[in-house]
Amino acid sequence: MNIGIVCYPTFGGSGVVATELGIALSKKGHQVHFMTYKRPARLTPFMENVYYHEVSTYEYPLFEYKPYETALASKMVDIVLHENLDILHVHYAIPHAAVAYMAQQILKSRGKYIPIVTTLHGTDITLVGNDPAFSPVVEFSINFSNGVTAVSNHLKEATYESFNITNDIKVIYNFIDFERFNKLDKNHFKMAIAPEGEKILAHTSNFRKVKRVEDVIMTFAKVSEKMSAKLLLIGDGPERNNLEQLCRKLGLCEHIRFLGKQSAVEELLAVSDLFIIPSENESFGLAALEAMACGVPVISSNAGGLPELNLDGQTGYTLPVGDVDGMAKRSIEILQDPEVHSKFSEAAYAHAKTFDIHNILPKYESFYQKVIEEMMAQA
Ligand code: GMT
Repeated sequence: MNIGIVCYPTFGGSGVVATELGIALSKKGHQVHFMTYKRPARLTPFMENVYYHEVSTYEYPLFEYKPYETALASKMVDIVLHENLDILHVHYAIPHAAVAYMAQQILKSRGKYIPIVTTLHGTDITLVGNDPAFSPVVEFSINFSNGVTAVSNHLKEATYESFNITNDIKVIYNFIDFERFNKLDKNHFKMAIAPEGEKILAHTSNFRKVKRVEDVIMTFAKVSEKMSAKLLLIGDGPERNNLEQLCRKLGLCEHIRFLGKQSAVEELLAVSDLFIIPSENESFGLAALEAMACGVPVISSNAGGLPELNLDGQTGYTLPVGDVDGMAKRSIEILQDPEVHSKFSEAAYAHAKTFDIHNILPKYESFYQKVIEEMMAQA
């Protein structure tokens, strides 16, 4: 197939999923065309069957805001026609699904029928999507996509609750590439981070409020009262300053490392003993899946789709949002007994295996095929 992928090129989950999906499809022989404003973080300069089309916006004194949507729609039209694409897969409803609809209408007027698949990732529905500033457009573009997928059952249900949806939504979970994420032997690394054999707790996110990173720190503070431990905070974002202040206030700076954005996050996860993700809302939790693939048990909130990934009492524990005491108690339970830890670690790894990219990729391929056939039947 000739597949167009539109996504945000950032470190965020939706961009990562879109990029990894495109790369995996290209390895199976599909031609994949990425369209976005910057080369996606995980897309290396040359890959067979992968093409990158940068969307450039136009500087003009009249424009206070650059008309990215118009430039993206024009790019979609151009690439669909000249690369003879079979399908457009847009990740994140805002603005990609609406822009794709516009491109589809332009292409139709030129005699080219192209189906659109929209993947909902979470905040496009739960945080920003249902704001009145966007909701009519989000609802319309979900209903007029030829195929819609959501990354968890919870997100699917939340979409039906938040909008008047007349389209079917298929759940296709996030996936993981075990060639990259696995139990790497990084003992020398572990020695550098925790020279006294301290337990290593980790958290990865974009440090937005919704991630509740302060709960990670408070949980860590309580764990530290019972055992020697280190905390790795991977990523960066708007809450970073507040979090640094909190570490200072608690006198824990010596034990908490802010590592910033990391491209080889798998190497840090490989030496971690526990992953904490206490989000207020989380449609799936790709960061937790990455940890589980490295055999790291997870302490999470029970928000959103997290319980579909983190099986309570098996791969870790899920607790109510904000229940720092509970999170600390469960963390200590897992960390203090090597046998318990290894039971959770094995279960986390085994459950992560069900999200192996080799299991999930065919679901996207057959979904594309179905959507293409339906469109051909209508055209
Ligand atoms: O988690 C983020 O802040 C990034 C966000 C995004 O939209 O890029 O991630 C969302 O999509 C990921 C991939 O499908 C999911 O694994 C994350 O759970 C989801 N984030 C939220 O729902 C907060």
